[in-house]
Amino acid sequence: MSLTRKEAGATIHVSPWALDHSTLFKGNIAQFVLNSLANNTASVDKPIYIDALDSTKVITKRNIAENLKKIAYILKTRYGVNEGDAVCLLLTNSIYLPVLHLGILAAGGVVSPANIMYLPNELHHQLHLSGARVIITQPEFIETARQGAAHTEPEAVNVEHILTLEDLWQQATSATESLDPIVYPGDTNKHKHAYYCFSSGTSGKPKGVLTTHANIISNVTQQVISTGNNIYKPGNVFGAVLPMSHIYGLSTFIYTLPALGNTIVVFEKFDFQQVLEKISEHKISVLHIVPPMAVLFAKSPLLAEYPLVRKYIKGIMSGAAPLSKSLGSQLIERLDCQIWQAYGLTETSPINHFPTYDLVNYDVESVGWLMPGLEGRLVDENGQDVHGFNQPGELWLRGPNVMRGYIKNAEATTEVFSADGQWLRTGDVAVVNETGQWYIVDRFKELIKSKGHQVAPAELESVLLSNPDVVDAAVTGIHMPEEGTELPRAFVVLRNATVDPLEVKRWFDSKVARHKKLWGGLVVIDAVPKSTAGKIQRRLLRDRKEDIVHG
Ligand code: 4UW
Repeated sequence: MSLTRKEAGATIHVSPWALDHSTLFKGNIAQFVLNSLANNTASVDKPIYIDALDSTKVITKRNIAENLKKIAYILKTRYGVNEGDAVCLLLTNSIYLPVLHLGILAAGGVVSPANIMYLPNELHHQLHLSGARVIITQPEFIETARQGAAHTEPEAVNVEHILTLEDLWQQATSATESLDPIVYPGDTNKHKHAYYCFSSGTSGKPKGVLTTHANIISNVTQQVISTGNNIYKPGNVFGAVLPMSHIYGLSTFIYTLPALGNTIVVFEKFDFQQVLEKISEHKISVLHIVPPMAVLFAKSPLLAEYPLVRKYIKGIMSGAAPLSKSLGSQLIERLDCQIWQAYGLTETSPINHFPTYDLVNYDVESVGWLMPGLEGRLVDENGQDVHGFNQPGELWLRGPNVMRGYIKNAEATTEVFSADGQWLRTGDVAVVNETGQWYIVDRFKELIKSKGHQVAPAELESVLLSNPDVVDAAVTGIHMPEEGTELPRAFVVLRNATVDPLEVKRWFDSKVARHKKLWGGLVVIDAVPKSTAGKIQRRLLRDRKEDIVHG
């Protein structure tokens, strides 16, 4: 089967799987999940979510169906959540979170998940863009929520309710009334937003991604087709150690796995030893991870104390950043299980490549094959199409899971699409070989992936430049192969030689969320290298070897 065709002089790569667009569910994703749950053969009392630390706490198929409708009712009638209204979630993982998420969608609301590490000003940025009037959180983050809502830069926001999930859950479970998911007739779900996750795209500060119900229904369907009976089969037990506030955990644990009737053991956070302990208790067979977690599984001596882990774990899916061949091979050897990689972007709701097309010939360094209905194109730095196999180029994508654009940011939206508006420019450099397997080999865009989290250099630079002792600044990601991640490093020009670089670093680290701190250190330079157009030449910074690194 040929996986390429020509179109107006370009080589277009296609998926080996077919997608019949006419079969895509039209309507609300909450209804889609409900239908899928009802249609699979498992009993209504099958636990879909189990609390990893207390297995008496479960959410069954029936609980999801009943409670999401009650939550929708309470949100609409008591908190005024109507069609198109954003609701901000500042929450750690729990078995209740997915039901809440689906309840918001059933009411017609749009979910705006926030990173729990955010400081108030970072939360404010998200509240400002999403326009959320309701924040649902938990006791330890109430103060962050209050302060974020009270911020006035760049503008005041209009948050009317801050409540805890516990409070809402109590209200919902004691309610006698409920609300069926709002119906989006015809093709209208192509214009109705489901959630706003945040991404810096190819440059600049984090932007709200406009993901529609049609986008996410397409991507879940693409996953259902491509996983077939391979990985996501109900006999497996999945461990949710990734945060459901990031697109990877969100889409996997709130939509795809429950829609397929799978059981998910939910961890509030990733604690390696706790995960090792709980794998045998719950007989967890598949884990979704990011590469820094892979390093622990591959190298930590702790694993030897939990021999049952090797018995129960059958497969590990890695994504959100590159997993090297050597790390993948060490994992296979140490755990005696299958290791897969997939590739996704917040802008593509999120998965584009999946490894299940040919697991026998799948190469662990590859991200697999294009998802059903997706088309890819490779374009070089001069804007010329790349032809032939194993030739690098920026990956452009076209398909039903590609977002509509960024909230209130027409300029960034225009920039991230090709001039004809048809293709999303991923900012990633990829190659594809004769078998149709893809490899992500580099990144054109500015983004840093620090332990799986997005970090936007432009955002960190603007914080650095707000310090009067910093004359100029540039931030880039430094590869740390031993840790399986990149870490943000700042290059700064200081006002004069009396300024203490460590003091600047300490000051900076107090201004940003944990994952944005300068874990890669701070380097003092004479001038930030810039192109004639004034663009920071981050690659030159990344490749510097002889620097004195502070911190
Ligand atoms: N190899 C190399 C990879 C890879 C990668 C991502 O934060 P975002 O916007 O989105 C994500 C989503 C990841 C994801 C979602 C669902 C899923 O099942 C899955 O597979 C396991 C992964 O990370 O960051 C997007 C950027 O992250 C990099 C790449 O630069 C991309 O543009 N990235 N996956 N396997 N790089």
